[in-house]
Amino acid sequence: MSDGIRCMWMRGGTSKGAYFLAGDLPEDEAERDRLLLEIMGSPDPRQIDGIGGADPLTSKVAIIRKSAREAADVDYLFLQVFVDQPIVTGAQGCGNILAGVGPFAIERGLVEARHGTTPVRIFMNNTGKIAIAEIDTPGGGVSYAGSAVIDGVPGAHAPVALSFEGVAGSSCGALLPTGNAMDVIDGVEVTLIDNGMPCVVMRAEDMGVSGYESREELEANEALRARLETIRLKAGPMMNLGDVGDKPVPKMTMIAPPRDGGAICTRTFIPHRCHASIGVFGAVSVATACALNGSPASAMAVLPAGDRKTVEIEHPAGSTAAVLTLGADGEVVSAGMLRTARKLFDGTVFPRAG
Ligand code: NQM
Repeated sequence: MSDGIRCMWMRGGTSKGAYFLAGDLPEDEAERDRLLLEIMGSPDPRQIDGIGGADPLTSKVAIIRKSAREAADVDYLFLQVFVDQPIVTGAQGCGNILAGVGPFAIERGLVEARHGTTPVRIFMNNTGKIAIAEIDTPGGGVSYAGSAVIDGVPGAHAPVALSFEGVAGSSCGALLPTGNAMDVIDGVEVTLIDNGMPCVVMRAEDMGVSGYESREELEANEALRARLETIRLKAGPMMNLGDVGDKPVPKMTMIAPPRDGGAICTRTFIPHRCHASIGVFGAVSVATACALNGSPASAMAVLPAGDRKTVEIEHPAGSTAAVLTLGADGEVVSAGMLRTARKLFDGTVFPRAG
């Protein structure tokens, strides 16, 4: 390994991560994970001896290979590398890092670019579902420049339109793993939901906060964090996720009435740090909870009419629009979201030896 490993460091949506071709990493999972910990510099709160950004949102890995499946161009495995614990886990997917997969696949020659826009069909190993990403390829090559803006990222960039179908229950086995739009845990009314990401959705006021606090303020609230974790550990088995002590799911989203013209306001713990904005599948799952009769979110949300709804999820950095398409019975059948992505560097990463 002294020669280093080929790696592209990319921003995907509001996250950053290391993107690898599967063939450039060891096949053995334990060996691979040891190596990824060294590459990111974990465990260490500062990740000082690695390339990780000392934040769960910048300590992420994408492993990509050409797909053998008829329905997909590439397979994408997402791994979360914990910052301060020696844990590498595929127990969740990541829709933000997903935004970089299409450009990476084209740049590495796994997908041939068209002139204009290139659709990339991505099999997500973590959930067994397929996402379609539309990549800007003017002149037959990836362009990162453009006029799309997403809250939480400065400047404008080329759009990456993501769409998903049938992601409900991809980790929990059902959209509502308990069969209920509302359960009660420790006296708090919650919706346990998985439309691409297992989430516990509850009113901020029931947790003793307004839901409009900053990320820093919420992270400094030790009593809140302890209460969220107690609820999370109880929610895990109810959501068919088993013991979630070492897992980054479910995500814990506290909701409040919208105050900037959106559908709902959110603050999400992922699960031990507060998200600077909100995840992609996290936002889709919360938007779905808003469209669900009988959930605390539906009573609070301000939703547009119609079968195709743009649901603006407010978060600490602005808002994120999840576009939901509803079926005849009001169920969410597909979802889409606009992201951007950017290649930050492409080169060789040198893990600490041993
Ligand atoms: O929900 C953070 C992120 C995510 C996940 C997290 C994500 C998603 O913003 O699809 O994107 O919830 O751990 O990268």
